[in-house]
Amino acid sequence: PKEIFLKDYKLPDYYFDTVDLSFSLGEEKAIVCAKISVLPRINGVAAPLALDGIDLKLISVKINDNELKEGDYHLDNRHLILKSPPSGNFILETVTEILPQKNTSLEGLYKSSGNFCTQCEAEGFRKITFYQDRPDIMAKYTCRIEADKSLYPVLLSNGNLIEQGDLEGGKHFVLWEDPFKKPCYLFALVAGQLESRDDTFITCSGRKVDLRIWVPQQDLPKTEHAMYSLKAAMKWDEEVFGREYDLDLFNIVAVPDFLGAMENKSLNIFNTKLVLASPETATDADYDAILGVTGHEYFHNWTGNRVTCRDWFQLSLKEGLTVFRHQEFSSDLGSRTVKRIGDVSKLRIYQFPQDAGPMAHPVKPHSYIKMDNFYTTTVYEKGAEVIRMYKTLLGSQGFRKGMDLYFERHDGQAVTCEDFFAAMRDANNYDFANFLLWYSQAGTPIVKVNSSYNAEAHTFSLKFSQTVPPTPGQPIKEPMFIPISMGLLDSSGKDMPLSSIYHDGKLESITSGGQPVYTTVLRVTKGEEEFVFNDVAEKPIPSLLRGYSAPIRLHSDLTENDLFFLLAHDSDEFNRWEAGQILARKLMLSQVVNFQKDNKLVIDPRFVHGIKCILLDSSLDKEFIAKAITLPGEGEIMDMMEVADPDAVHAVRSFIRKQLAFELNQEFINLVKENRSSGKYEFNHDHMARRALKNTALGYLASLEDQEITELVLNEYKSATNMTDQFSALAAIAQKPGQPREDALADFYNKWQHDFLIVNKWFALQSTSDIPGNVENVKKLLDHPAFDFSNADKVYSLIGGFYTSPVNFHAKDGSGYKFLGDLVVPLDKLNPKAASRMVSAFSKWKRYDDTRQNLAKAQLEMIVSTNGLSENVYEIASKSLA
Ligand code: HT7
Ligand code: ZN
Repeated sequence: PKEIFLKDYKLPDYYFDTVDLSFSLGEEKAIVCAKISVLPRINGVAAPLALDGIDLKLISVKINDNELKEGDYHLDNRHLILKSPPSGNFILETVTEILPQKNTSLEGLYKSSGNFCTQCEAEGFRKITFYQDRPDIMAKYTCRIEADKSLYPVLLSNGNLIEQGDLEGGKHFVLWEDPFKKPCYLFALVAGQLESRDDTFITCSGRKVDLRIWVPQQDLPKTEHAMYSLKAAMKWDEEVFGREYDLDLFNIVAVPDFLGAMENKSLNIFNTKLVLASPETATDADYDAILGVTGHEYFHNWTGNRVTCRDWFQLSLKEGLTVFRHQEFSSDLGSRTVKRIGDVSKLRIYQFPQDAGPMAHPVKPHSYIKMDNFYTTTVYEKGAEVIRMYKTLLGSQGFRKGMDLYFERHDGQAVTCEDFFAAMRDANNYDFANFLLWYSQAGTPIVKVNSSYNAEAHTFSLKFSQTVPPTPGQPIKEPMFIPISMGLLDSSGKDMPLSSIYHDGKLESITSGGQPVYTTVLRVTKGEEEFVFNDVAEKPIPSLLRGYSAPIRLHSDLTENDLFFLLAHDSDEFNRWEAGQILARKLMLSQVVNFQKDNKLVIDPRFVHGIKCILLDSSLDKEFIAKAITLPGEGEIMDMMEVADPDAVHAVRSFIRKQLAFELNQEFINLVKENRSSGKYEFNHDHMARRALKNTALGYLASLEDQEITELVLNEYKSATNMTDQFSALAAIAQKPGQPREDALADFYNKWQHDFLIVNKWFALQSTSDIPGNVENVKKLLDHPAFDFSNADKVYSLIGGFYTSPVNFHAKDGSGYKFLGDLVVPLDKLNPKAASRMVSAFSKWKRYDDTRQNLAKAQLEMIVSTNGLSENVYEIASKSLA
């Protein structure tokens, strides 16, 4: 397979100005005609024109109405190369035959549950027609679709509907015109039997926009929340970024076989689970995901569509920025602290391990074999952290100025991450020093900080030192620009006023409008650096990295007492949570050592007390309490160990949970009773927070061996009036093997077997389970009548869920590895993207003991040596072995 490098980027020899597509959709095949007006980049230079094309049957190709003969072009299974096109502008016309019904790759044009749909990002358009399939080719499109009227009454594409009518033989046609230039990855087509929920949005300039959410008719009642989310997103983008929607129609279509969601211009396509919700069938997490993803795809209209990427190495230009925007949207609609805690946890659980493993790559990767493999948590979530740092450094107003300049300069263009950086810099005249390293250097910086107080001089010093670990292809790193947002707490727990810092041989005032500040942002840019605060009246306790102002691992010299103090007092709620997490990690790691030495496990009474204080603090937000009493995940602890030990970490986490449940039994019972749902389900922060706290408490209680508690949990399950409560109670019961578990799982399936989204939850609950020997249960579920190996969501729920359970996936006998390895190869034949995601589960194999290493490596070797492997799987498996 060929590796593609950023350094090899070249401007295209030809641009496309207009593209007129015409689809004739049949039951066996589809015919695609493409009429493209082509402009050479340099007039008079007639270089060969290479068009991408995969799985296409070429019927004819014409230039300026003249049919080309075989010798005029070269055709292979990836390209159509026109050997000597005219030297000026010309019209290229191709006719191609494709087989959407046979396409199982979920890219290009394919059928999903009887409907036609498309997915063109990143490089799927080349499965539709011959094209320069790269994002810097931006053209204006029209799209004519012709199909059987009774089978496909709804025919959609991008832009405005400008013509429609009936044809002979029960067929009909539509003609869509998109007035905005776009790269081909934003092209979309949908044809099928769908009905729409309709609404309107009046934009800030008073224009009326028609909003339509398309689903099968029976699902219409479940689209209310998606419509609410869309309207909220449209309003938010106007208010916060001054961005108005630019067409008179916005469509969203839900299809069951779809990877995630896609921001095609004015025709977003979503996986069904990201659209449909009702209190009885969807959990709070589902409601939240719908809000976030609907916002995300909508926000792409400006960050991605109006201003797009020059090449795929710049993916984070649109994805990092749009993730940041949707995170802010969700924060503004819910609780900012809780959202930040969730986002940072996600970064630590998924991105940190990627940055420390064989697939580590910069936010702007240097190379790829298969672009699909680079839709990663590094590009998305770390990329969003990079955007957040601009805002931390510039402040809200400065950041907005930078965004305005970015849109002003680049509307209608395909640009780079450096262009975004330049807009931020120029709009604010700000010295960003070596900030661009965040795009080019992989690896999570490790920052150490030592503090000291001088009681005589009333100064407080913070000495920082940073290193960035080596990553594949980048053995040596330079120091990064790390914004450290921080404050100092006095002995009563109050923020101290900060007025000046001595740094780099200079005294810097940090007042605002002449007044001292209580939080400041330190610009740490060197390998070693000291900041000395003046006029510090007493020995402070520093609250560092407030709001998690940079994606780093921070090692401070705070004592456990300091951390308990911060947990109780920090005005930065994020850092209160963080202090609790650091304490929990320390406790868990100390007990892992005990477990490995066969010593008795113990829990620090101060930790129990700290958790109890949080539980009983009625001034705190309930969702915050739920987060603050949740222990770090097993993966997070394993990442901190020299050699990861899944059995020890699992035993310790279970022990601490059980011990907390035992010692705080009454408090947890009270929380369950006080926070039961009463009345109608509402999707608002207050109601969700109550449910979150009640269900977290229930989860703790269910870890106890106690008949009364078992009954309490069963009752919660039976009396639940919404899916959030019902599913949480089921998950609580399912923690322990036994008859109650079997009965509850069977009961749940019987209730919900008609709803595939809920059945997928049921699969995932079982596959992610920690119960001993779960691999056998999951194997049995592969034969369950509701499971379907050819459906990506079912595969993600059952097989993808399995490897998130450390104890079972990493079972010492290798059964977990074998189970997954055996499935990867057949899955690759059907869906290479899904298969390559599964293979990533093996990528951390070097973190484990020798026995596990050998077993996992054997699976990777078996996969790599398989004939006919996709590029997707080959890239991940071979890089994991390197
Ligand atoms: N921009 C979209 C990316 C996407 C995608 C990429 C590869 C394979 C399948 C895909 N489905 C959607 C979604 C987004 O980030 O907004
Ligand atoms: Zn996106």
